[in-house]
Amino acid sequence: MTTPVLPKDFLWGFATASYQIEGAPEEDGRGPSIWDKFCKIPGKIADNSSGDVACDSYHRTGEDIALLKETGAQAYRFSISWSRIIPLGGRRDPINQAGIAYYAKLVDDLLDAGIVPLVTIFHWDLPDELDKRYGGLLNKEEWTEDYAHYARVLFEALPKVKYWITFNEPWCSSILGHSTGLFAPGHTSDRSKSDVGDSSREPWLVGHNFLIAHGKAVKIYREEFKPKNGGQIGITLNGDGVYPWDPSDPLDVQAAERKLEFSISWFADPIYHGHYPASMIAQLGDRLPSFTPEDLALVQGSNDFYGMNHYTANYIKHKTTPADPADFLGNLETLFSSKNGEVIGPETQSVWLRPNPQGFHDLILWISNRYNHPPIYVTESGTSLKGENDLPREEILEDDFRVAYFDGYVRALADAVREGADVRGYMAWSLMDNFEWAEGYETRFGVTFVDYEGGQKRYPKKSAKAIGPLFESLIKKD
Ligand code: GCO
Repeated sequence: MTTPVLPKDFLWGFATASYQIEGAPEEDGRGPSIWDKFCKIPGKIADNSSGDVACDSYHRTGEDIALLKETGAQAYRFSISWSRIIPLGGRRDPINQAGIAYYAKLVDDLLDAGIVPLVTIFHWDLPDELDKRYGGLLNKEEWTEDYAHYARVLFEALPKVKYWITFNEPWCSSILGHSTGLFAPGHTSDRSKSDVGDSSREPWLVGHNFLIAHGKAVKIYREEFKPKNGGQIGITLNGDGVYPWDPSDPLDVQAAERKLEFSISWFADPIYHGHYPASMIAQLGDRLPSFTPEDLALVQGSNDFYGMNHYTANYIKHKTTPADPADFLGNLETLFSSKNGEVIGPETQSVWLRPNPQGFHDLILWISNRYNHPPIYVTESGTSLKGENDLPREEILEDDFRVAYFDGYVRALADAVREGADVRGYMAWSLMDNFEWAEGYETRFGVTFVDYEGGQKRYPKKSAKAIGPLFESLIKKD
């Protein structure tokens, strides 16, 4: 028998992101984003696809809300397309009322359905004009001001939203967008493939700018909107669970800690402690920008809650060679197998993802301890399934592997709460199959099957029906 341990007002639901589901890139005045442009570069997306149609959610929000209702979800995390709100992106550019009306209706319809909206202000789809105009995320003065203006427009337009997420996974935009080139805008730290300045500095500049932009938006929210609307604001960070490859080797133990610092503490240490982690300063030296007193005043203390995206775990092995300037992991190797040949988790369709619920449990406690027990909302967690896309629809709908993933991860979360972590919500990724960035449509993460060839028709999988009862059994009744 499970003892209910999650607080009565625990929020559970599902997450999506604008570019991954909406489609309709040219409708009602939307401008192009860096992802629209990136998808057109041959070879960038596995199946040469794009988010041009995706799940067609721009025209099917009613269907999406019906899906949410069917699952019993209490919350829905979605992101707003900056290019629908301010098509050219900048603070002196025109605001698009049709874009605002679209999201205002979505918020109203969710609330009418009894579903709490959690809104991500930025999930990677920067208006392309800002990239062309001044180098996008690399331009501290211009971009952080434009972002702050865009955030203010949203706070003003959507007063009923009580949960705001400034950024989704700045690590991805910084590293995958400005070091490996896997994501838009596709800059790489390999100078032979990039002509953008000293590109081994780019990811750290971008990361720094994210922190400043986050701090600016939080200041605006706290000073101008929170007093009248209530509500909370935080940033969502991604990080994998870690296990030392050889637990008896102190260097592997330190490397595992360093991996967390290079992914999570890069952003969370400045926010909660007011400085970058010592391990990053030691490796990166002056590649890591320093905080001016004004920057720090914006950044330190700027989270009402910690948004946690989490999927997988790795074994971590230290390296003895000096770190390459372009190395972004902390001079270590990530592996799926341990010294004893133990595998961290079963294969999925995503090369980087091996389910390991214990890693989730341990990481929640690590975050809690390092950041003085902040309220945590898990803003994403989920899995793909090896070969799912090749199965007939009837078999896809019987996604027992995904059911087991959520069962393991949600129970691991409940254990962490039992041990003192203040976790207040869990958003499963994702409400439906969608455009999986560089992997296109070949990888499915949804609890709902989307028939891309059959007019984007939606079919709930077994996992869509399993999550509600699971939370029912774990949430306290009084
Ligand atoms: C993220 C990603 C999602 C992905 C998911 C699965 O925030 O990590 O934003 O958009 O689709 O993580 O890879």
